[in-house]
Amino acid sequence: MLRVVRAILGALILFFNWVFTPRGVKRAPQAQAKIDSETKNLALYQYKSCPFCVKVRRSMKRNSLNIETRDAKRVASHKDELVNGGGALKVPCLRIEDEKGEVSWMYESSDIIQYLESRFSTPQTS
Ligand SMILES: N[C@@H](CCC(=O)N[C@@H](CS)C(=O)NCC(=O)O)C(=O)O
Repeated sequence: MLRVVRAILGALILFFNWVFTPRGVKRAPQAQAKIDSETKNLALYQYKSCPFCVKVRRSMKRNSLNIETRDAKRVASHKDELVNGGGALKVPCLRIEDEKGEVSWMYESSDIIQYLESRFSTPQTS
């Protein structure tokens, strides 16, 4: 029963997310290319219909951040990476690799959004 309720809620979350998809910020091609090269070192471990993950993905979309998403529910290797690397099976979790190749893991949707916005947000000009 709980599974059915969860499935319905998940479908509703995905539906409303699809209907109200935010518009991505438009950057000059060079500026976007620079951000794309920086976000190559990030990956978001997530579940498709988790509301906290949807919140982070919407922030990524709003800020036009092309960050790889890794499904930790359906893909066993991603689940293992998350548990072994981050220390807990909890999503969303952002894997951050710095320029020296050192990896850190950030849990909590609000912290992830704050991190992404402070690092990459571009003020809208129009
Ligand atoms: N406060 C956390 C809540 C995250 C959370 O509760 N995530 C759930 C999925 S919606 C989770 O990972 N549960 C553990 C599991 O499903 O194994 C946040 O804002 O990121």
